[in-house]
This record gives sequence, structure tokens and C-alpha cells, in this order.
Amino acid sequence: MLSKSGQTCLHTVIQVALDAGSVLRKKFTLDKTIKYKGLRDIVTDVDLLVEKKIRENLKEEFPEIGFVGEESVGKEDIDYKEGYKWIVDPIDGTRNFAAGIPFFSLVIGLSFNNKIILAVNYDPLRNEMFSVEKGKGAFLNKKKINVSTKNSLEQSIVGIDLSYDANGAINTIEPIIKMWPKIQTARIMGSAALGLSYVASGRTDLYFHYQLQPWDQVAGILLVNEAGGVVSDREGKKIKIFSNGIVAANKKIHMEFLEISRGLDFTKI
Ligand code: 2AM
Ligand code: CA
Repeated sequence: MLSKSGQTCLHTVIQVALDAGSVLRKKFTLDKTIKYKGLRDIVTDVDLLVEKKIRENLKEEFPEIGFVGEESVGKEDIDYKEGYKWIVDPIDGTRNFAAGIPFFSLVIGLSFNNKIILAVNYDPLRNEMFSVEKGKGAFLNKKKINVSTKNSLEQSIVGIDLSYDANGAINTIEPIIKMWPKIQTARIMGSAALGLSYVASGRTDLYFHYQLQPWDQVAGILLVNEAGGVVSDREGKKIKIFSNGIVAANKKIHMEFLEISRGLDFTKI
């Protein structure tokens, strides 16, 4: 599938992400308007602005493909089931972005009949472009990436994020307490998309989250899979774009984590 200007899909998506990323970079140091979507769930004027920009740029190059974005669900057709669909998060880690903490990214994924076929996750402050196409491997700035080769949780750096939901957050901390001190360390990342990309690139060894949305995980699922890792839902079942929890690691650590978390509230759907 080629864009209107004759480029491949991935090439176009990377250009759109670079363009949107430069807006995030510029706006990061300026004042932002913050609105509450929930008790802990926020959105800034920049999320809305950048999502609009991404949407318009993708529409120009691929007018026939539908669009689902974190900030415009409900306003658009959200039937993911048939055909091609863009799945976009203009800022993953909005809380970090709004607070001035330099760790956030943007996500553009493409699904076909609910299967992820390509995605990018771009960290504009570090100029790190994680990109992936089904069957073609996972890359960071054009260099192939792989999950870590660590053999056990005891050797692992574990990434997590807290759910907005009070119980979801407790259920995420519970496995950390159970594993401690038999892990190297744990990090609360602040961006699930980057948390998953860091597993794909072997920087961390395990990432799990209680409750994600399709746009948070669309890039991470394919990146970790194509980087040779295993991704499942919290029960250990095959992950789907809509699964609301995730566990990602290399095969060995993934299995060890499923065993250690068995029976905990973290695994209850
Ligand atoms: P966001 O920044 O796009 O809102 C840390 O909070 C990470 O987990 C972020 O990637 C955040 O996405 C995501 N997250 C936290 N709670 C969530 C929830 N209940 N549903 C979806 N995503 C959530
Ligand atoms: Ca998000």
C-alpha cells in the first residue's frame, strides 16, 4: 500500500511522527492548559492539537483509512473490526509531559481487521524512533532491536505503570512486592508505550500494566513480538489490541512472572 505521494506506509508514518514530535518538543517547555478526563486522567491542549495534526496528515496521504485517537474516540467511527484503521496516541505519558518530566512519546499504529500490521513509537526529546512491521523485525532508529537475554527475574529490571484506577494501581504493585527483593530493581515509567519499547530494545527485561487502551499498547505489542519477546494479557492468554492488561518480556522471564503472579488480583480479569 503506497501513500498519495508514492511512499511506503512505514515511511509516511515515520514522517508524520517526526513532524508531530517536533511540535511536542517545542510545546514541552511552554505553559499547557490541563483538563481532567477523570480523577487522575488528564489531557492538555497539546494532546488535542497534535492528534489533529496527525489525523490530518494521515488523511492527506491515506484518505480511505479510518482513524481512532485517544482524544477523539466516540467522535469517530470506532469499529476496529473491519479494514484498515489508524490507532493513535498523540502523547503517551501526558502526566509526565504536563509536569515537565522529559519522558513521553507518541504512537501511530495501523491495524487490519483488528490485527496490528505496523506501528511507530517516537520519543521526540531523545529523537528515538521505534518502528515495526509485522514479519519484518523491530527497529530503533533503523537498527534492529531484540529483547534481553536475561535468564531470570532475579537479573531483571522491571518496568510498570500505575493505573488511574485505585485498585488497578494496587494490583500492579502487588506482584512487585511479591517479587522483591528477587529482582534487580523496578521503575514506574510514566509512559506505557515507552515501557514496552524499552522491553523490545532490551533496556528493561519485563513490563506489565493492569489496564491499557489500544493506543497505549498498539506499538508495544508488535515491537516486543518482533523483537523476539512474548506478550500476553494478565492471565497469560494471547494479547489482543483490546486486552486491557499486558505482560511483556523474553520467553523465560514472561513464564517466570506468570508463575509468580498466579492467583494475585493482578491476574483477575
Ligand atoms: P496516557 O499517558 O496516554 O494517559 C502511565 O500512567 C501510563 O499508563 C501511560 O501510558 C498512561 O497513558 C497509561 N494508563 C494509566 N492508567 C490507564 C488506564 N486506566 N487506561 C489506559 N491507560 C492507562
Ligand atoms: Ca496513552
